[in-house]
Amino acid sequence: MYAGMLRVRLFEERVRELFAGGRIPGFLHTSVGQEAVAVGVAAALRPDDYVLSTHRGHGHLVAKGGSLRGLMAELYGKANGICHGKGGTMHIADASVGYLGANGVLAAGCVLAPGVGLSIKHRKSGQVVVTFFGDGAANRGPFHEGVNMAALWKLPVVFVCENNRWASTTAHALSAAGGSIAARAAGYGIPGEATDGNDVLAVWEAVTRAAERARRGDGPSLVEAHTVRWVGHFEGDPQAYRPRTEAAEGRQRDPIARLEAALREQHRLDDAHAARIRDGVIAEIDDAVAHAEGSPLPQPHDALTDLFAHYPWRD
Ligand SMILES: Cc1ncc(C[n+]2csc(CCOP(=O)(O)OP(=O)(O)O)c2C)c(N)n1
Repeated sequence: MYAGMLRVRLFEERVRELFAGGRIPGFLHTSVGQEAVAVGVAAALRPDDYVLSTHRGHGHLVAKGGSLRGLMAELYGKANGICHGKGGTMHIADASVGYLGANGVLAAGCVLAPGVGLSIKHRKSGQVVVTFFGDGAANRGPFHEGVNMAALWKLPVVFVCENNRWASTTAHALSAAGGSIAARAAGYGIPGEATDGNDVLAVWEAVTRAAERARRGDGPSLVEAHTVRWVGHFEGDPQAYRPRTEAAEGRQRDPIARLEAALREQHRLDDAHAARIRDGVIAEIDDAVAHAEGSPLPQPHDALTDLFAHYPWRD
């Protein structure tokens, strides 16, 4: 989990630098500060479980085991990217690791998840699907539709709200009736649990409970992970809407430093071991950047491929 969070953090920080330097095109939302949610969730899942993500989804994919090379090349818009450079940051997908896609439409995953859950139920595969969404997304209709249907049909879905206190420039405190997202679960007769999203073990425990319940056939759960986004909503966000102290406060609750301190106290990590992990992660990221830089751009005719799914039964 320590190495996993470091991979997400250092990957995102590198992506921010590359974006600022003009190497990565487009528009970017990163998850710096929120690593414990992505990694705690992924640690509670089996490799064949599914994840549906958001506009802030790089960390979810890295934690689920996605290739850094494939992701970096995708962010560069290169032909070797996981979506051949056609998706980019908000439409990354990698079915080989169960990552069914980032999504630019808030709360869209909440209504896709019951569909995935229904497929799992029909196939009796014992898998689970997690859908991530933000506190802002929890105020949209699809959240309620999705939770309702998953609860009604006892589908193996875990709804994970990453509550980072802000929906873009809108404060959670000013936009969410009732305050608690976890408490909304009661309205649908399912368990709802609020957890410390800066504590990777707490997230892992909450999602493990929810995933076990889903695998038993008892239906969905809702986990609300309280976290802090250290960076702007998007890269370049002047953040005039929030006090500067908030990110500093988040840094004091740094999920990586917190786990590192616990591991050192238990004599499971020393300077040499920590340096080895960090150097390994940096080398992996350097390799991903070199791969992306050296990859070709898609060609004009590529615009006409991958438009339709391949249905074997139609051949
Ligand atoms: C349906 C829809 N409405 C509005 C937007 C514009 N938008 C993009 S991100 C965002 C805020 C999202 O906040 P939250 O769900 O809390 O996630 P966070 O950005 O904090 O991770 C908004 C309003 C959108 N992408 N989709």
